Amino acid sequence: MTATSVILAATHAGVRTLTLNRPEKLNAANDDLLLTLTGELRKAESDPEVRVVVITGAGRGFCAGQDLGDVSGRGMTFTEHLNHTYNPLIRTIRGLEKPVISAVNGIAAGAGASLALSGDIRLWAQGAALTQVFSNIALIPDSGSTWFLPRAVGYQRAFELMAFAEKVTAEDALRAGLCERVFPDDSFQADVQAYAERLAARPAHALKLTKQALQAALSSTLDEALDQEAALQQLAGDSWEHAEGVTAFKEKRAPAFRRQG
Ligand code: T3D
Repeated sequence: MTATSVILAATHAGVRTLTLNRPEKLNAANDDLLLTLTGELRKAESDPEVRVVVITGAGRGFCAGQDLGDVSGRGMTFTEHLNHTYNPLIRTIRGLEKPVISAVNGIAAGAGASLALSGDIRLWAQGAALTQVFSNIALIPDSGSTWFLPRAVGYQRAFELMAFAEKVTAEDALRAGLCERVFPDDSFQADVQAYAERLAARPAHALKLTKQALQAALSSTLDEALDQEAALQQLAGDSWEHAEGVTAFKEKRAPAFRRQG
């Protein structure tokens, strides 16, 4: 395991786990944490050993959003700060050519809620919760929350959650489509690792193209999506992964998608 003071990083079985490590503040984000996390994601992108990235939190919190003790005297406007820290982080997660799992182990508040929502897959512990806490301090939701949340719950419910900073429990999050799986608190990290290893065994090149196609489709017409699928399917169809998948099907065995580079 490599460690900085704010992000712990470890790779096991193709899964790179990045752990936000300021547990005494529920992993509230200072600039060091945000810039280091973005740097670690970029390193994971270029590391051939890494097939899946997991972002999680140390201690009882996932991330309590901006460290409110770290705001005054930072010499940047809010706009400059978002463009310097949070926005590159969220763009890096969404643009990464590998799946990113948000493993939400505890409370996710403010920009921490945005981080929880930004993963390609969101796994929650039973005791986790999300709150759009921004309005408690008279700010607006940022770091992508205005984009992520209404796409899952609709405009009016998103507005209500944002206006009252209401806590969303794991059970409600699953029902609302804010997470894909909920695991017991006691076995959460082991369950996340097992899930991530299953994902790491899937065809990496095809998943990269799938992520690209899905994201393009979110802001395209059906015609544009059909054209995009046709173009990307050629890249998938020309790959060794596709050949291996078809061969494995004919030989009635499981495909070995991790055999070659
Ligand atoms: O560029 C920009 O700056 C704009 C970007 C803004 C993005 C944002 O994220 S704005 C929203 C910032 N976050 C918050 O306002 C959340 C504040 N925290 C809370 O509301 C609560 O702590 C929670 C609901 C997250 C959890 O409540 P609870 O009761 O489980 O824990 P707690 O006792 O409040 O917190 C535990 C400790 O963490 C406590 O420290 P202490 O008293 O034990 O020494 C608390 O002060 C600390 N902590 C929690 N959140 C933050 C924090 N310290 C600094 N900043 C925080 N955000």
